[in-house]
Amino acid sequence: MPSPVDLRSDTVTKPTPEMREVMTKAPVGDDVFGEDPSINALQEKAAALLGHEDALFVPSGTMANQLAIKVLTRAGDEVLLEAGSHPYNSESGGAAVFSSVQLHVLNGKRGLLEPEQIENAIRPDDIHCAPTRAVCLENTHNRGGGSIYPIETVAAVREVAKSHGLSMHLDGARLFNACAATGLKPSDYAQYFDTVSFCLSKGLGAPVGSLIAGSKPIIKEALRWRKVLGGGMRQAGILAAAGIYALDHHVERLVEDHSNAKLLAQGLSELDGIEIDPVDVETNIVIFQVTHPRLNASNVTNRLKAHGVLVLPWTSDQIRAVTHLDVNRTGVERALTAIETILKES
Ligand code: TLP
Repeated sequence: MPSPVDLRSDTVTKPTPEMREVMTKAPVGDDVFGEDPSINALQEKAAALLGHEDALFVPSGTMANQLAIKVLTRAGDEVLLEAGSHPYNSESGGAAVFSSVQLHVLNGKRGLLEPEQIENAIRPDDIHCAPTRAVCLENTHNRGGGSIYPIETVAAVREVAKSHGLSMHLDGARLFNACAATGLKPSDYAQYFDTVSFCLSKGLGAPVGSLIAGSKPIIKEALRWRKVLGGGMRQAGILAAAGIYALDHHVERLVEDHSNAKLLAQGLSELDGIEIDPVDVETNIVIFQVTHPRLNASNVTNRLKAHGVLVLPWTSDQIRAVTHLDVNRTGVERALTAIETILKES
């Protein structure tokens, strides 16, 4: 039996032999003393890529988002986000626990908010209301099916935020996917935000790590709160070296993941019992609907597993499949054949 085609997430990628080689040779030091040369190099590289003054290496995208919310708000503030956003759905209520803020969620189209929606949601200066303090956007948007924010929309949201004195955070867990698809630079997007995070451990293929970037005072504050969370990682230069390798070698290839996702979406759209519009698949995330009368997301997922294909049931009738470094075109074809077989057998 060949190894499974793992489409559950782009977080499942394993470091390549070349990446492991670089990791073994990485110069390291105690990062809590600021002395890890590999971490310092990664932070400088990330800040430069995003066009921000400084950046901080953190263990996860979740911690990056939570630090951003912490440094941009005070207890009792309100943060505007999209209803499918990661901090609202998948960070264990962290914003309430760690920052004591209220999340005000708005329904976007495929996860994307319009500037007018944001403007209309800003609370008036009234003692009954939690003051709106920050806006958080997600690009690409995971639950939106890897959708990309048009840069003009981001610029317009910034104008709204500026005129109301709001800060902005970008959850750019998959920012490099947005850039690979649009040809824009990370800094083109990042210029509109006070803080920007991105993940090394998703499509970029590093085993661990994310970065949060911002001004020097913001990152100094984030460093303090990372320590509060126990996120000082000592000789983690081994991990940072993997991150540097990922940024140097795994960015340009993201377009391959996007064309594999398109291939998957195209194939799925031709099957009776599945619904998806391939036009909606802009990057590496494919969310499709199971419309077959005798099947649902969980039994299709279980049956795919028996065929050596792993996906995630996303809702009761939706499945998510994500392409990445460890899945090639043949893997996508295997997944399509398996789904077709299951539909025919049902
Ligand atoms: N997303 C994971 C799951 O948590 C859903 C996945 O498999 O897609 N922002 C976005 C947009 C994300 O998709 C994720 C992870 C994170 C932040 C958090 O990153 P980690 O897992 O490193 O904490």
